Amino acid sequence: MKNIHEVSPFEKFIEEMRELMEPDEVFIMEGGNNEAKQLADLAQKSEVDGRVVLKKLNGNVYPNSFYHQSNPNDVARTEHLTYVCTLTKSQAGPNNLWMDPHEAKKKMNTLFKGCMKGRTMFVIPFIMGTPSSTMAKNCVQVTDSIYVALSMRIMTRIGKEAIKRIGSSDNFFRGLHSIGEVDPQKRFIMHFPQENTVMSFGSGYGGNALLGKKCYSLRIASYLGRQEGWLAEHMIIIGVKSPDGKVSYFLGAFPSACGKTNLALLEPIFNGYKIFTLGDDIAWINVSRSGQMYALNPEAGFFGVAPGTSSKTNPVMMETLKNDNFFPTLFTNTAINNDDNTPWWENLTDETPENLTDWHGQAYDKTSGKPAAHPNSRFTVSIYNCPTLSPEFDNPKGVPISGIIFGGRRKDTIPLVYECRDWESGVFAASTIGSETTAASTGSQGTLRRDPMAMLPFCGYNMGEYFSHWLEIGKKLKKPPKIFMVNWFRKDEDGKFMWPGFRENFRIIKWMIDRIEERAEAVENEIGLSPTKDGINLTGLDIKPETMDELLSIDKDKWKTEVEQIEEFYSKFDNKIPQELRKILSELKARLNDSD
Ligand code: SAT
Ligand code: MN
Repeated sequence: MKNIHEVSPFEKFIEEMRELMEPDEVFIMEGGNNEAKQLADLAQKSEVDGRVVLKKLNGNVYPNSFYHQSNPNDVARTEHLTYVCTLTKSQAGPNNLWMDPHEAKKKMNTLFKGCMKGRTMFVIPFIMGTPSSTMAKNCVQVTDSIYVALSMRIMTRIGKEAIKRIGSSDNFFRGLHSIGEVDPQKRFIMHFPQENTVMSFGSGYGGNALLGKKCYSLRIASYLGRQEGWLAEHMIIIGVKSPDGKVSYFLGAFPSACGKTNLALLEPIFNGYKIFTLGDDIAWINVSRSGQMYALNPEAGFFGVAPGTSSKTNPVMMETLKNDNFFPTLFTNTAINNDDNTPWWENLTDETPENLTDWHGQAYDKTSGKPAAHPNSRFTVSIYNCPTLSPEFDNPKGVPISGIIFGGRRKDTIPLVYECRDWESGVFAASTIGSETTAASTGSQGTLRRDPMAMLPFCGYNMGEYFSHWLEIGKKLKKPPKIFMVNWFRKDEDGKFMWPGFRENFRIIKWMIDRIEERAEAVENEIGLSPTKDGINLTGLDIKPETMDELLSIDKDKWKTEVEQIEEFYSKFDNKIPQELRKILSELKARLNDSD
């Protein structure tokens, strides 16, 4: 028996969890090759809910890759069961579901009590951020899911180094997770930002169960960032190298289904340019003493939507999935092509293969009209497999940011691109972004859902205060990054997309670089700064000048309606919208009325 003074906070946490959850065995993950193999072997022999946890896929096509099929009731994040449990309701804000922390803990402890009887508890010590960075954070998650344990190995930096970093400090994130009986009636994801803790029960799905992802690196981290003077954002990070050798780094935030991952791995269409990938989902952002913005990706992998990914839409991701390093690659809820034991999903190939097993594990009937892969089927793959990974990925300082891109899916109103006048106008514009829902996601097509900074489901505190925090960050910046708004999704009267999108989007990125480097002029208008007639290089693109004019124009009537809708949206935030943003909104309104 160790003397109580010799027990480290890490060991103490394990002991508490063992007492609460009563596992048969405890497996402390230390990282390394052998352990990865050991866990993958174990997963191929284990069953959850009558399903084998992992099945080996064709290693000649996708090396070191496995298939996982989840319970059909557990295929996506469950925002209606996700709570932020701050001391007061107003700290969580109208953007979060709230529960009193005492009540929430009581509820969760009842669920956790004895939940791992007959199971193994995996203890995952992990670091978010490159370990040598002052921004990196120490974390520990316990889980009874091998699938979650293996996924955490891919998505974060796990193992001995994390235990060493934690040392004798009590200051680490605690993640409590059990899949329970995978029962939607007993499923909760509870965040305790004031205690650096998340309790998650009843789901094995990515955003609910890989607690380093949305739960810690966005909800808890955004709360910490507010206190400590930095930002945790739902953003991609890319570097764009120009022919002169200079690399400009961008952040980008888009609501879901706007092609965020494709943009993070884009291949430029112009010779001499190259895009370096640093992240496709989360960015931690700080401001140096000299007033320069820096960002790093706290994760170490991609958890991407499979359907729609193909060598046409995202060849770099297809290569990433076929590369090998010692991390396994997981495919979850895709279909399986039985002819060669490879994963398959809608639009991976032009033709649907004949001999598919669907994501339910049934023989797929092509005539059913249903997809073979679940629309939210996923791949989990190490970022170190990515051929376009930036050499700066592990730079402890992060990368210096010169531009921030915000976008949404809007059939009209928002032009293809414009630049915001200054930081404050950019924060205003970002606070209003949104997407029209697609038929696939809701059944009701075209409803506009505002999603400020694409953070609505992920901001761990009152969103009105979050906007103030963005404005505060701006005050620390010597030369704020330029903020650009984009909309790749404008439609004409016949409902056809006006802009080709995908790789052609690089033309717009190039204009942004030209603006940053002060090589391009801009035209000032009611909403900001737009490209001049020849500002966007259209060489080799078959697009009519009238279409370009339309794509970049501002329809004042539509913008007047937009302003009314923003006023209504702002009214939902309990009078917490900063005065600066209200002022920008009323000035915009005045400009639109003046120019009649
Ligand atoms: O929320 S998840 O992390 O599971 C997926 C996503 O929406 O990015
Ligand atoms: Mn995301």
